[in-house]
Amino acid sequence: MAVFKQGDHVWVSLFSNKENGVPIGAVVKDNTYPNKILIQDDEGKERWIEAQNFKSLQPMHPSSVQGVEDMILLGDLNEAGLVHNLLIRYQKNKIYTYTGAILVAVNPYQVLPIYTMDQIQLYHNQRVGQLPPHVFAIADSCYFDMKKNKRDQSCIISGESGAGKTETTKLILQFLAIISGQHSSIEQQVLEANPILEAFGNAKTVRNDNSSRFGKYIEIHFNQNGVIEGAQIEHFLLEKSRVCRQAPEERNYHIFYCMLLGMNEEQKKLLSLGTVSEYKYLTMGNCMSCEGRNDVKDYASLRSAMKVLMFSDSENWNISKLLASILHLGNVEFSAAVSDNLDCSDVMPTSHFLAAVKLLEVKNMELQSCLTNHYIIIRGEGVSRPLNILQASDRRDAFVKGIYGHLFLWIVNKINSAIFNKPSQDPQNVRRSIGLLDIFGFENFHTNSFEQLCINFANEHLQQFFVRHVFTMEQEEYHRENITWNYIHFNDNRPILDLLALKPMNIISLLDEESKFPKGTDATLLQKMNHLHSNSKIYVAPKNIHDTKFGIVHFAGLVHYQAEGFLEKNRDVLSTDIIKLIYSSKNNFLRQIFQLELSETKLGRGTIRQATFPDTLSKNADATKRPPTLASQFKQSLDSLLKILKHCQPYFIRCIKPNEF
Ligand code: AOV
Ligand code: MG
Repeated sequence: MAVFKQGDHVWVSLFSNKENGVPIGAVVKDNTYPNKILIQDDEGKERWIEAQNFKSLQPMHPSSVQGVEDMILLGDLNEAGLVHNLLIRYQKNKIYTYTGAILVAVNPYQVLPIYTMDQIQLYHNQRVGQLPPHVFAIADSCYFDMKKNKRDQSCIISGESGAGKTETTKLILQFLAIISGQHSSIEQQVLEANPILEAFGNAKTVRNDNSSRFGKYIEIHFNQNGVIEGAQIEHFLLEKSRVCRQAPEERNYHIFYCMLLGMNEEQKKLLSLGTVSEYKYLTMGNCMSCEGRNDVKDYASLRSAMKVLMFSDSENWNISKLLASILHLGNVEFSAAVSDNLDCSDVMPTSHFLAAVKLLEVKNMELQSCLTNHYIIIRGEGVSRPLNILQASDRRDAFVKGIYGHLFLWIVNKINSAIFNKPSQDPQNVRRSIGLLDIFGFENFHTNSFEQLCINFANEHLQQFFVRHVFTMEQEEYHRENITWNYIHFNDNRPILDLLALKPMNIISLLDEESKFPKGTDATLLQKMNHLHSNSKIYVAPKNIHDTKFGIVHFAGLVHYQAEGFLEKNRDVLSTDIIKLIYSSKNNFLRQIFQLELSETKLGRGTIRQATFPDTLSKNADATKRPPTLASQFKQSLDSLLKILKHCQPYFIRCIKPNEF
């Protein structure tokens, strides 16, 4: 006779997923037979358990039956208990749960009525735990601690792509703006920075319709009285390749679709613009609209946000001109030619090419020449080498990525110039800050490239920061204070970071070395990685000599990376020809966005490309002094971010993306 009664809650390990071996929760439905019982599991499935399998049933602790607001109170404190607790709360639309000081947020994928003004007032000035778990409780606690402890705070928001990091960041910002504001324009400006950044830096991917394709750290500055006095946004590594290429079912940056749908006909005519379907750069993923997004409305919001952030009409127009020139350049085609036995290419004289010439305000012949020729210096002499069709298209795409990348930088800078206020020199009025970190989440696509390696590398860093803080430092403290406890073993991802960036001969240093080496190719990089890391459990070598994919076993799973294109993306240099063209342009704004780098670099901000200036053009070609590669800059900006985070009191928010069912 089975020992369980009808209505009893149990754990069943019999059907647990083989991969993770986590038991599933269930309730007993029928115990009237001696040799079998009927259960209904958490997924709603009914199953008979035969007598020989009764041992796979374990009674569930009452805390798991009811669910708890803070998971440290669970009687069954194991993975099954945690997952089950999140599930039963999620079914009741309770998306927030604490695990001690950490907030877990499960993406509801629906608008819940829990972010109203009343809720904001409710959570303000309450201690964490007095009310049901909420992101507002964390935000309030952060604010309270900043004032009480006179210490800078940070919220580290992590989770895979689509888990809800960016939405969480916006909710915290809104909360802080309302509770601390004096209803001055600065809070409004800080909030309105988001629609601008998202228009230019977010796009639809297969994981998320509004995926951040850059990382950001927003630091909100408060005066002595806790009033917002400004903010500053640091950004990390925009995915530039998306401007020229999108995977199936994905889109380019929102701004292009918004502009084409939202702009009036007269303006479009001035920019020679048509409809979305006419542009190669917008149709590659075969996905032009995005369900649930309204590009027309978003364009209107963007325009009003830009006003709030002091973008002038002429600046707006200049931005539109560059965006339009990008779309026209994408439609520029090349025809093959042969000259002196060399494969050459010619620009086809289409209306798109002429529109690009007009908008970029460059000379027709000069644009043609720099797209189809490569100028190099051999033994002190400049020579021009023709490019074939493929090389010419690559050259065009590199130019476009350069424009978009610099435009994005300029926009972030423009926003910062509106929201940043210099700290006061008054020692009585020390500024405090709350930093919100919202980066791109862990990614594993069908094809993963250099960008995914950088993104996942950043996520490894955050995971390390998290485990160090939660497990290592905590236990070190117990040790120092002579508290007896059972050492908690945890999955430390430090060895993955070692392989990627910390130990000698790490993947990023190999990539950099190969990128600086003129003869280095993606294949030689792969050879070196195989040679040095084949024995590592974290590195998965390509299957055979024709395979160009290597794998990394990340904390969040194995990802295969396509090595092709790594070196070029990492080198990220614009050819001398293009730079000369830009400097010859009559379009002041185009010249301005490329020049901006100088002042940025002087500020010593990690994320910015070193400038290449006309006076260094001749030296540039022999490559004695190369600008830092993208990977090394990214690594450096992450390092400086971690330095900032280390001196803050951190709060952790883990966003979870529920599965499709
Ligand atoms: P992410 O920032 O973590 O992904 P988002 O914050 O963009 O993810 O969330 C993805 C989508 O989930 C949003 O567009 C919303 O539709 C929905 N969502 C998330 N949180 C909430 C919430 N609290 N309430 C309602 N809907 C929500 V990525 O940027 O891809 O890593 O690079
Ligand atoms: Mg995001």
